[in-house]
Amino acid sequence: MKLEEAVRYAADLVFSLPKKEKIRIIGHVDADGIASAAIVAIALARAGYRFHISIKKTVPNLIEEIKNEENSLIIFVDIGSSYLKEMEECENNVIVLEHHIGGKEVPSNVMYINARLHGLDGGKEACGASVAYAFARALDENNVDLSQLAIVGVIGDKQHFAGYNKKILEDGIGEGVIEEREEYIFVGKHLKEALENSIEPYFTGFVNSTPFLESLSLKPEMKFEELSEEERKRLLSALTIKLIEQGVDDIQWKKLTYYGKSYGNLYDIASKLNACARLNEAGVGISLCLGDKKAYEKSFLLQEKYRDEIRKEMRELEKREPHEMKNFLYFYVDKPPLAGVLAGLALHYLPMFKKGKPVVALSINDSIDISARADEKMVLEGINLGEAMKNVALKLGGIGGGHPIAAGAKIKKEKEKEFLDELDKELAK
Ligand SMILES: [Mn+2]
Repeated sequence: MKLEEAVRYAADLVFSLPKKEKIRIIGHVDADGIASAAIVAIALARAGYRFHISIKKTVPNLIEEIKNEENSLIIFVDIGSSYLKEMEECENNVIVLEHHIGGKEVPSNVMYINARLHGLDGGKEACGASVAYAFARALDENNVDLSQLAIVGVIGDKQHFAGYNKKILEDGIGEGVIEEREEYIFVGKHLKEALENSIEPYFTGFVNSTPFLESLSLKPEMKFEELSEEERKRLLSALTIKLIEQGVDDIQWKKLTYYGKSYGNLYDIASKLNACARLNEAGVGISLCLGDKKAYEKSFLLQEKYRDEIRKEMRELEKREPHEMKNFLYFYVDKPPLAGVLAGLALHYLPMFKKGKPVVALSINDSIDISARADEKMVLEGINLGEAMKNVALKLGGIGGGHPIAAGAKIKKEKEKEFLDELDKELAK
């Protein structure tokens, strides 16, 4: 059965409820999860239903928290695959709209719709927001405008515009609600700000970029689009050389970008939702998706705050050598939510982390949170961080897992040394 058919059964279940009924929505705390929950909420509201959204972390007692609420229907979106069994304890009907790998046994009160069960690669071709969009279209064909939020989810989960995601993009472009533009990554910014604030790419040593710009005879306060063609070339070739010196090998100054009629730059919305999720302000992200102007301003501030935190940590990381094991590099970070993104950025942009080894970030609090990142070349050579983290964490009584290129683990505080040694062994295999 195709995904589009499966979601029709979910729509029928909704339509079996009287109008004005309140439907519970549970989403996952990341950009895709927020976009997904908003798509479901908007579609339900348009169909005449009320809704109540909560955005949740994947904690062990998730179902405990909601099973005693009085709900006529609960819709889990971008979350739920790992709680199917426990959902039996919910007294009413449950719909799960998912793309993560999940359990096999589905209780009789649960309608489990997972992109992976309908011939799609849930890691690349359909995310939570894609499945939510399919569901929204099943509720009403006219919900094509929600393709904008679906694409935000696709971007947030770093998926491809392939499979069902490609269809969504075509829907949006065909309907005139999404527009494709190829533009320079610095568009809209003053040169000084563009270079100092840039995270992808990250430029080392640009706490103050004025001397660099002046050495190129460029005025720091000029906007990128005000440059003549010759000036633009001068700037971009100097920056290319700088990144090559940093050891970066994939350098792109132009990017294919998608703009939504109601939301503007969809990459920017995904970045805002991500910041909201990371800073525990998912509610602001939901309001942003629902079109609240004030939420847009708030999310802008959260985005700035999040980016400031990342840059601050990166400026520190630039200064010191990482610790080195035989098969990986590691460093410590105070803020667990930043560990993954910092490990990734360090691996790509910091010369001292360019040793052809995966980068691991450890965050020590009551327990130790670990994030690890590799690059595509390492994965091709056989590195699988997801497997390694899972095996090592299990051995030490913790939990771990993820993808070959990006993975995480959580272990007890006193197991640090053991973890480092075991991971070194595991990655030598
Ligand atoms: Mn997702």
